[in-house]
Amino acid sequence: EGVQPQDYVLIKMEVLSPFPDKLKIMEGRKVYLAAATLRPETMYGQTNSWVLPDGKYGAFEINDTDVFIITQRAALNLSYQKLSRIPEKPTCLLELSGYDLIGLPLKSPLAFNEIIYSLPMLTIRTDEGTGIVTSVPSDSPDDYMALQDLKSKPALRSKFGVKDEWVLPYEVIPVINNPGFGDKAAEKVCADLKIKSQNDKEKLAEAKELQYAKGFTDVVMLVGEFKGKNIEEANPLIRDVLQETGQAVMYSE
Ligand code: A2H
Repeated sequence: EGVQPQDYVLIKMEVLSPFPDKLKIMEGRKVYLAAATLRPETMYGQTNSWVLPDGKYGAFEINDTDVFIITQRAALNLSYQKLSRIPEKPTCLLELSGYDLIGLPLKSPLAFNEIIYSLPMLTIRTDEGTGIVTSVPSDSPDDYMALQDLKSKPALRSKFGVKDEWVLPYEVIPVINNPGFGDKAAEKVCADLKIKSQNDKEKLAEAKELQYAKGFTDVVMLVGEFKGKNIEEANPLIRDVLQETGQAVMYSE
């Protein structure tokens, strides 16, 4: 954990009904996978959500209407930030594993893809954020490599019960132009560094540094309400829109 507080935007990715058997007792409620991101301006390019297969999650009542699927640890933190039906006391409707979440169809804010699926990522940390991550393979090297792994390895898909149609139709969507790396910066930087998989941690760290080595001011939105603005300006504007429209909440840790 860092010393600086981290301010995350929690993206409310709605679980579409009909719910699978495991989630049936929540049918009729508004249930969301709540993904922690620092990059709300990239949400147009979401292709899927990530969960840790062996991770422990729960479905927690956030207020009278909304239920968030997140880690217990995140639910406790949220309960001290006015994000629990009962203040300072998380109420868990259902305990879940990451496996239970794989394949859930989701509707996520701003995403050009109308439906995206929850898929396994093996490098998610359960001691950070909510344990749920949204995937933007155009701009995140981690997301790009994890999606590539699933696309290129049928054995990996079958190991986790991932259907082809949850993965194969989803292409990288350009959202941002980075003068050094083009419209699909994560793909470019992963290719340049010859990164082999989502587990190549050192090279992925290098990729993330390289991508923004020249700063953010010439890195520009290609789509959406703030098209043409650089991402430093667009980031808080999009964060505010998402919050004001009830599609996201702020969470700090
Ligand atoms: B970011 P920091 Cl497009 N485990 O969102 C692993 N990764 C996690 C996580 C967890 N428990 N919780 C959040 N994250 C990811 C978008 C994005 C992100 C883009 C580009 C870069 C990027 C779409 N994924 O992050 O360690 C989330 O992915 C680069 C690091 O708290 C979140 O923002 O600084 C970011 O890591 C938070 O990382």
